[in-house]
This record gives sequence, structure tokens and C-alpha cells, in this order.
Amino acid sequence: MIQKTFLMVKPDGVQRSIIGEVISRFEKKGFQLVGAKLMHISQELAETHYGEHKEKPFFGELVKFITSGPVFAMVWEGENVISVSRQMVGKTNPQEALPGTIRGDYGLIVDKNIIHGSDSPESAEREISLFFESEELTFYKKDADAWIY
Ligand code: RTP
Ligand code: MG
Repeated sequence: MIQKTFLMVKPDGVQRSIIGEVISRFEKKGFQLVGAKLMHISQELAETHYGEHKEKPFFGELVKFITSGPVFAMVWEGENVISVSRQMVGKTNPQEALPGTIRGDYGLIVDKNIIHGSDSPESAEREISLFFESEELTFYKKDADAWIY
């Protein structure tokens, strides 16, 4: 099933210059980038985005971290992109994330785990509309033949 999901390079990933690496992995897998922007997350957006964790002991630190510097917000489209991209992201704790996953290859601690990915179709829809206006998303067909000289 063709789906859309919300993926975001967190402030640590931006600081460590791995935006390109992250984009490259999803592109090579076969997914299509349909929206992207570098932005600062406001306190209010952070609290809404991570609202499900409001009661958790790490909520304050999580909001502080995600608003601490620019993030790279993206919408990706493709076959089963929600669950497949979560597999490519890896487990929440980078020490448990398998090598070959983004967190497994680049992360070391749970509160700086490089990337966020929507965890269900409901989250994907909610998060895409929180971060993007519909005019910011682009749709196009890939036509390789037209670009080979
Ligand atoms: P994310 O939402 O950021 O993609 O991460 P996730 O689904 O893999 O994990 P989730 O349970 O939604 O947790 C959100 C973020 O909170 C931080 N966290 N810290 N100190 C802790 O035990 C702890 N647990 C979670 C992580 O940064 C996680 O990405
Ligand atoms: Mg989550």
C-alpha cells in the first residue's frame, strides 16, 4: 500500500552533518521525498508532537532537546513507508538498534537518537499535518528515460 510518513532529523543529526546520509538511505531504498524543510521547532509544537509522552519522566528533557537547534523535517512516500522506514530507523535506544539501521550506525544514547519516524498511519497523518501545509508537499512521477542523455 502506498503511504506517506513523517521523518525528521533531530538536532543532533543536523549538528553532526548527517542530513545527507539520512536522505540518501531513504532515496536508495526507493522512497520518494515529497516535502522537506530545515526549521526550529517551537515549544508549543514540540509539546503537541510528543504529547503522548507528556506524563513520562523524560518529557521535559525531550522537549528541551528537540527545540535546542534546527531539525530537518521531511515527508516521504512509498510502498509501506511507515513501517519500512521505522525498521530503517532502528530501535529507540541506539545501543539496541541493529547495525545497518540509522540509529544503530550513528547513535549511542537514547535521548540523542538522531531521527524521528511516525509509528503508525494515524501518527503519520497527524504529524504530517502538524509540520506541513498541504501546499508544501509536491507530487511528481519519476521518468528516468527523460533524463538520460
Ligand atoms: P521518536 O518518536 O523520536 O521517533 O522515537 P521512538 O518512537 O523510537 O520512541 P518513543 O517511545 O516515541 O520516544 C520518543 C523519544 O523520547 C526519548 N526517550 N527517552 N530516557 C528514556 O528512557 C527515553 N525513552 C524515550 C527518545 O529520544 C525517543 O526517541
Ligand atoms: Mg515515537
